[in-house]
Order: sequence, then structure tokens, then C-alpha cells
Amino acid sequence: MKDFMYGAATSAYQIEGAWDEDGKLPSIWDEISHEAHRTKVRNKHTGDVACDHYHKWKEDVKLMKELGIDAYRFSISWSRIMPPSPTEVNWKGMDFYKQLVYELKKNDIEPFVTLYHWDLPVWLDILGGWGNPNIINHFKGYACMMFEALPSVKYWITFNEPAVFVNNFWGHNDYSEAVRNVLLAHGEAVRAFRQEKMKGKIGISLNLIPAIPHGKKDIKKDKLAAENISKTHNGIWLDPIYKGRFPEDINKLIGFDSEKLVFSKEESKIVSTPIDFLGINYYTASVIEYDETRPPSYARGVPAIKEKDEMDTAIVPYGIYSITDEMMEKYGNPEMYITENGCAFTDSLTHDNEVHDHRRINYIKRHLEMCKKAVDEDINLKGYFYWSLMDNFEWAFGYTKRFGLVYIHYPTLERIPKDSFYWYQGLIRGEKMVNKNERELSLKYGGKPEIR
Ligand code: PNW
Repeated sequence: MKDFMYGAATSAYQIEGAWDEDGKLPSIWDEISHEAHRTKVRNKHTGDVACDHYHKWKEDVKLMKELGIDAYRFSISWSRIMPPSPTEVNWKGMDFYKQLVYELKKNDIEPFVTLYHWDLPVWLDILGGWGNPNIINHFKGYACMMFEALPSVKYWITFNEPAVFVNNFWGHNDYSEAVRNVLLAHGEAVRAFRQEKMKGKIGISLNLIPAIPHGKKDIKKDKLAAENISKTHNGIWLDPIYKGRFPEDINKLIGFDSEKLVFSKEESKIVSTPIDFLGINYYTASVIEYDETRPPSYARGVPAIKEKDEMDTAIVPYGIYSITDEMMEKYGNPEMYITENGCAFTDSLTHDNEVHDHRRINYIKRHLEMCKKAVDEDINLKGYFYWSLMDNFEWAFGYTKRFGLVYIHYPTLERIPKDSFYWYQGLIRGEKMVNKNERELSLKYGGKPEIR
């Protein structure tokens, strides 16, 4: 695919470790994993050390170079760089990201920087987190601090998957307040990005789940039910960002008896400040059937898809096409990147230190084929990031789930590229060769033929 970026993604808490080093303050994930009874994360795992990327970043950039990726998506740990005073910077923490970005650029790897991947500083959580409107200004200040500190970064992502951290009540205890405040914080950051005349692009990463009507009994009714699910999961974020308002019947669909999810005129302008691209984290699709016993959505999920990964996530490659197609139809074909797509399997090391993860290769291949279908149909999809570059801390599952192209041997922290790593490397090399040959060919034979 031409002008298409191949990448890999990670997030701060999941790989960095060094949880209290160089002045880093605790985030809610340090708190969740350290909680007294240690019941919240499987096997009492914590991100204290994780992949120790904070110390091994140079080795990791080398791996990325070997992999051949065009771009690398990572996130900033807010509590690593910002103490409770909005004007102060923890320079030691900031230097880590400055060095990382410098090293990536030096190796021709484009950084995609996510500002918020779920690890809220505890000092903000104490103030009410995403439930307190004051956080909008805090986030804006933090975003500006990062824009200024990393001026060579061309791609910024405000939030990773609000639908996950808001729905899980990570960093707040009021759903509708958190939805509004996250969207407003996003909009304010985008505005500030424009006001500061930053070069580069800014967007957001949403975990969109296409809702596919089952259509076995009554396709018309199933379509209605699927639309309801799509609104509560996808539209609740997409409509404010692209249209400045929530889906019309959202309050009813969520079950609020008053209009909790609304924006004033001014707020509507803020949340819909135009973005440059949309990041889509694609993992699965849902199949929906109408069910009259289930108001207000009248929807029921049908377990129609049997193929699953180790997270019990249904594998539906077609959905990566259908969701980008839906974006073209409903939201005017914005520039899009798949900022995450990946699977967990029980990978094991062979006696000669290899990982034969053929199911992962098959997974990536099928999803990329669907990306190609989208690109061939002029859907404005510009890149694909595999989740994840390396095995890491999978939130409540701790280290029990492996998503990486690179295997992490946790006792020694050794990095061992899996077969999928070499397969992805081959694919990227092949694409580069084809594109180069095509360019050479068009230079040779291009232009108007001479007519005598
Ligand atoms: C993502 N789903 O979340 C997160 O952004 C990552 O931090 C995480 O490690 C990764 O997935 C793997 O779980 C998901 O709806 C959100 O299927 C939603 C879904 C899957 C993953």
C-alpha cells in the first residue's frame, strides 16, 4: 500500500516500570496494583518494573529499527513529568521522553504520542479526576507543556479509548460528568494546539466496535437494535467530536431520566474543534439481534463468532474494513489510522529460544488484507499499528496475557523477537521494495508518451 505507515504501539504504564524513579509521582494504576489486598490485578502483578523500558529504551528503539516500522506509538506518563503545580516540570522525567523522541527521529521512526493512556496522576484523582470539571484546565496545561517540550513530534493523540477508562470508572465516579469532561479536555487541547500554531497533526484514539445486525429473524429490527448499540458505544464519542452534539436519544439509551449528556453552544464548539485524523483501536465486532424484553436499546449480543483469542475476544477481520467504511459514510471519510490491533495467545519459548506464533501472523495478515480492501476503495486509511511491540502489563490481567511481536522473558527482561516479528519485518520490507520499484518504473515510463 502506498503512503501507508506500518507501526507498533505501547503505553507508558504497561511497559516503562521505574514507577517511583526520578521524581515520578504515583498514578491511579500504581494505586490499583498496590492496593492492600492486591485483588484487582491477576497474580498480584504490578507495573513497578514492567518491561523496564524506562532503562531499556535504547535497546527497544534498536529492535524497532530492526523491525523496520515507519512509526511508533507510545504514551506519556502524566505523573512522571508533572508535579501538582501546573507551572512546574519534572525535568528528569521529561528528559526521558525527549531522548526517546530524539532516538526515534534519528532512526527515521515517526513518533505518535498519546497524552493519556489511562494512568491519571493520583493528585488529580484526589480532586475528583475526570468527574471534576477543573481537570479540563489541568489537561490543557499538561498538553501545552508536552507540545512545547517535544516540538519535533508530528502526530499527537489526546486520549486513548475514553470508552474504556470512563466505563470502568478509572479516575472518576460520575459517568456523565466524566464523558463531558473528557470530551471538553480533548477539545481544549486541540484548540491549544491550533493556537500555539503547532506543526503537525492531532487526533484521538477510540476503540470503535462495529455493531453488525444479525438478520436471522428480522433484519429491520436487528438494524435498529445494532444502531442503538453503535450510538452508545461509538456515537457517544464520534458525534460530539465530528458534529458537536451527542446522538439524539443518547440519554434515553443510557437510561438517564434527565438530559445529563448535553453541551451548551460554547461547549459544542470546543468539543468539535476539527481534528486532523482519527485513531481507531480495532479488536472486535459485535453481532446484534433485536430483543423486545431489553429496553431501552432492545439489543442483545449474539455469540455468532466462534474464533477467539486468549482474551476471549472474537476475531473478526472484516470489522476493520466495515468500521472504516462506516466512518467514510457517516463522518465524511476523515484521515484514519488503526492505532491498535492485536491479539493475545499463549506463546511459549522453545528450547532454542524461539516463539512460533503462527496464529498471530495469521491474525495480522487477515486484518491487513481488510485494510487493503479499505484503501483500494478510497477509504482514507493511512496506517496500521500492531498492539503491541512487546509483551507487557495487560491491566487487570497483569503479565498473564501476551500481545507482543517481541516476547519478554520477565525473570531476565530479555527481549526475544517472535516469528510474527520476522514476518512483519518481511512484509514491511516487501512493501517498501514494491513501492520503490513502482516509483522507479513510473519515473522511467511516466509522463506523456511522445506522439509523432
Ligand atoms: C486496548 N475490545 O483496550 C488498550 O488500549 C491497551 O492498553 C490494551 O493493552 C489492549 O487493548 C489489549 O487489551 C481494549 O472492545 C479495549 O475488545 C477494548 C477492546 C479490546 C482492547
